[in-house]
Amino acid sequence: MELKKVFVTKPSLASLDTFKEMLEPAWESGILTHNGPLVQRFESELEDLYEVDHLAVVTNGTLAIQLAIRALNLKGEIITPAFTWIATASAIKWEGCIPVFVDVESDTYNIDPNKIEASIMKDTVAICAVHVFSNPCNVEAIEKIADKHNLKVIYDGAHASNVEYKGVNILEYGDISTVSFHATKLLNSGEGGACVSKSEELISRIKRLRFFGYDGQGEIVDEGCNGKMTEVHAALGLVNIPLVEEVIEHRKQIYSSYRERLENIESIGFQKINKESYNFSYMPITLNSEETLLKVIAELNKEGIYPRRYFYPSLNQVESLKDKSCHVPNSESLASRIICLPSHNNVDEDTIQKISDIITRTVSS
Ligand code: T4K
Repeated sequence: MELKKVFVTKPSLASLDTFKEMLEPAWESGILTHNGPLVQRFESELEDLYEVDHLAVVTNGTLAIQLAIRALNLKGEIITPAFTWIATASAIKWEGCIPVFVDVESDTYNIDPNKIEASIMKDTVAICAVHVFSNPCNVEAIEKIADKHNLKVIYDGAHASNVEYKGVNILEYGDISTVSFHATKLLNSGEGGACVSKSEELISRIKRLRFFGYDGQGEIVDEGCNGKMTEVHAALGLVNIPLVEEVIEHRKQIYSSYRERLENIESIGFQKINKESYNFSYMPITLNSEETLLKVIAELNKEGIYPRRYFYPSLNQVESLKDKSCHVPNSESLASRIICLPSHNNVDEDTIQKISDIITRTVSS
């Protein structure tokens, strides 16, 4: 009998009929892109969902970071964690800036505010921090440092859909926050992303930048690109919005089930989180060494189970980004020992039990 494959994630999707229904007006009008009615509706529903005032959707979460950098006119060094997805650093580089890696905290996995100031040089223009696996950064400490040194702050909130922190949506923090709606994210539009800001001016600029720099009156007023979301992607995002609360609830249960089964194993570690400010879209665990991690992955793979090494490697070790001067032991250690376990609609209690049994057996062998 063929093994049922279990991947790290699977998109949460509304019914195909609901999607078709949402697309009907686009089929009738023939409007498929260029800030069409579905994109405008997606933006407005996202503003309601996140309770934010100004938001612009774009083609993906990587471009959202690039547009944030461009909208803030940043040129120079940008401080960012070494423990993140490659997109955070590559977006910085694509905008002609230099990523300067700072270590993360070993428990929250987020950039360590205590280590930021030592990396601030005369060319430092911003901090681009990441809410890793949706866990809010220490935004107060980061803001204090940024104010003191006159730096801009971008939060890469690719994972951080629907996270409230001290009564405010986490995407409200910083000069600009970004989010991803990639197929693997809590709320997905297939591909997609957004920039959020308290500044109406910055979001208006991002809307111009995503549309070749046109101002809406036919004048080219900025150096833009094509970052427009299509009506098809917006329609998918729109039909998936109503699922979000249910998805979070389910993933929270999955999280608790894994923890119950694994937390008594001394060599397994968990991210330090506050359950009230977390969306449970990822299920990261750490092992005691890379050797054990590779064994665990091999044993799971034998059973058709595919966890993912988010994030590996530590970005200072990526050839194109190699930074020998930075000292990021926590990031390097985490990247070598962390895996995200399957967490999505098709993960039931039996699957969690099976995965936990394999891990328990392997780490104690
Ligand atoms: N900043 C951070 C901190 C990020 O984590 C990311 C993206 C970004 C910025 C940039 O946002 P985007 O530009 O991507 O919007 C995934 C995603 O591609 C990426 O979005 C995500 N972070 C990263 C953490 O993970 P992979 O290489 O693991 O994806 P993949 O294709 O192996 O998918 C994982 C599993 O999901 C598959 O085994 C099966 C399932 N899957 C995947 C896709 C694409 C599906 O069931 N359906 C699908 O369509 O990168």
